[in-house]
Amino acid sequence: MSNALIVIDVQNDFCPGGALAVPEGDQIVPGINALMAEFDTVVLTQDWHPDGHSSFASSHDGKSSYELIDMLYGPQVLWPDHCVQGSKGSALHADLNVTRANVIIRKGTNSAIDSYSAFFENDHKTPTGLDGYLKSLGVSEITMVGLATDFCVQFSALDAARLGFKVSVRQDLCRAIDLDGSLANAENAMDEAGISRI
Ligand code: VGL
Ligand code: ZN
Repeated sequence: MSNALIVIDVQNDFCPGGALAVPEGDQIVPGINALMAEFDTVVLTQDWHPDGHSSFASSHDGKSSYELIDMLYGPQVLWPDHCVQGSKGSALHADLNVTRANVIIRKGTNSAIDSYSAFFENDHKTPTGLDGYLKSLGVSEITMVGLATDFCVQFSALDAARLGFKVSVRQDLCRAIDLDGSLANAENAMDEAGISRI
């Protein structure tokens, strides 16, 4: 049995100056780099949207960023255009240590559906392949860090717990967007799922 560190979306667009900047998003990078040495497997994720992705407010006439709409798979927050495949904003933060990464999972590549979680798209059904990858390596314990606590980190942590992994979230190495109480809601949901918040 082994452990894995999952580093969620530490990309330029989620850092100060980016299109969907998370306050202090860049401050977690040195701590994440230092933590990598404690893990058998390091996974990085990258939000990786095609131009005109359906999670972008600009793809919906008359809608503004941060409005909520109903999609076929459930409610969806509309975001500013961000992490467009190959753009500077989609690149991993320049100081993130990528040499220790065993694999980089790209998500949100299907135009019709958003994908917050590293494991499933937002329909909670379409897999990214990460579950099989980790289980085939004998990984049983996962630690999550990255951006943003209340969206991609939360969704990834909840899916990991549901898939049977023992999950911890290092909150000091995460930062939140915090829209309308989303951080408090995420913390409650993670507590209910038996995830340790450290
Ligand atoms: C994220 C909103 C949209 C995240 C990604 O990484 O938390 N949030 N796309
Ligand atoms: Zn996104």
